[in-house]
Amino acid sequence: LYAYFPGAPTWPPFRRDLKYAITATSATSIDRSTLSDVFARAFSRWAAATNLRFTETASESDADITIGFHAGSHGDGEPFDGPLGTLAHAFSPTDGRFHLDAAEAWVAGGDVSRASWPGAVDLASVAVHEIGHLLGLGHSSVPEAIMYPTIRTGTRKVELEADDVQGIQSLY
Ligand code: TQI
Ligand code: CA
Ligand code: ZN
Ligand code: ZN
Repeated sequence: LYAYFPGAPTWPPFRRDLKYAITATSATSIDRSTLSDVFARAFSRWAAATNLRFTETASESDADITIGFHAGSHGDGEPFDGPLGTLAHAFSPTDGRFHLDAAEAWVAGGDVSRASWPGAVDLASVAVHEIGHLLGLGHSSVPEAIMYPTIRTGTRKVELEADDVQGIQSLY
């Protein structure tokens, strides 16, 4: 079953059109257009299940959600830990910060199961999971759910499960 954060915070009803900015990208070698594409597809999966809309903006000051790659300590008291361990984190509504560990061997756009490196992590799968957190979902006890707290490296999981859809539809 799906879960919420304590107090079940959500984006309020008058904020259904959320803007996101991909801001800190200097710490990753993934190109900008690939990042735009991966995050747009990840947001679209949640948009399809709700009345929420997501639009990329180039202006950080306009953005409700900011996405960036960071290495080690990066100013929020939750330092990243190098390859594997913590891959990414996102804060609950309406904080909007979504950080990815720049030290991961991210696979974007390719087939992670065929990556030549054992620590390969599928960016799209992590993005869909973290957006769930940004919108107010905690962890699910259903192993097939996007919001389940573990994923095997080298796998891809991007389709919302019935449990994820029920969770997000109970919030929005
Ligand atoms: N990052 C954890 C996560 O997003 C951070 C975290 C731990 C967390 N407990 C939390 C965030 C409670 C919100 C609420 O779950 S992670 C996966 C998964 C991580 C893990 O790097 O461990 C994914 C990030 F589910 F696959 F294991 C993305 Cl998809
Ligand atoms: Ca890490
Ligand atoms: Zn952070
Ligand atoms: Zn999580």
